[in-house]
Amino acid sequence: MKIRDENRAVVCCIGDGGTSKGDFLESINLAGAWHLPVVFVVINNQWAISTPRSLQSGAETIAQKAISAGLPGHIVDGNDYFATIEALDTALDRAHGGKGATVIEAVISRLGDHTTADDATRYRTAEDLKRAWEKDGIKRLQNWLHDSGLWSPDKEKTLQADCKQTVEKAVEDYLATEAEPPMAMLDYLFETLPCALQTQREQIASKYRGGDL
Ligand SMILES: Cc1ncc(C[n+]2csc(CCOP(=O)(O)OP(=O)(O)O)c2C)c(N)n1
Ligand SMILES: [Mg+2]
Repeated sequence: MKIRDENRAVVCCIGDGGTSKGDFLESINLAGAWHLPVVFVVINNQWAISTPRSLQSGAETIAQKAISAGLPGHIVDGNDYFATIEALDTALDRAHGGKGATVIEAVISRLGDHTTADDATRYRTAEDLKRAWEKDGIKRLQNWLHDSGLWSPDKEKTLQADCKQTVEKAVEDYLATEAEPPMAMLDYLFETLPCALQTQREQIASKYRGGDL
């Protein structure tokens, strides 16, 4: 975008776990060196799967990693919608104004397991999870909207029903979609398949007799 002289910016979201990887440090370094229009939003939910924040890094904050790249780093309460939007707006203005990248560390507490393959009860106390839900930023915003008369439980109910219908329709459409043949896994990788993959594709095709995979 910068090379094309486009007035655009990139918002890149990453977990706290991801910031322990070299890719993150290399990316913020390059963004600093080249004054790239990027906003790195780190969702610090205190866990990288089962590794607690305290074991992930010796840095006191994740935001301070920005200093090493010559970037501003800000910590916000990620459960505070308005504080988060303000931090994001400021960083986007900076990016659009050609002043370069920003790292925002949005501090929250994870509300569930890492994935459906994870079972956080093995390493996290029920009390910790309960406290996280009490601070849930969506609930907090909802309470504020209700208190200020901008939203209501009835409107919420209608919205939830609409969303449910949209999701169910998408699932139905997905389930009604005919499965791709196994050769398709090689069909969208290259403009022209390399010989080795071409051979594999032929082998797969010769064994494939249609129907379910
Ligand atoms: C390049 C790479 N290295 C390691 C992994 C393994 N891995 C998957 S998720 C994860 C931790 C992610 O932490 P975070 O983003 O904080 O996720 P959360 O537990 O909050 O959902 C790791 C190390 C991976 N998927 N990719
Ligand atoms: Mg995390």
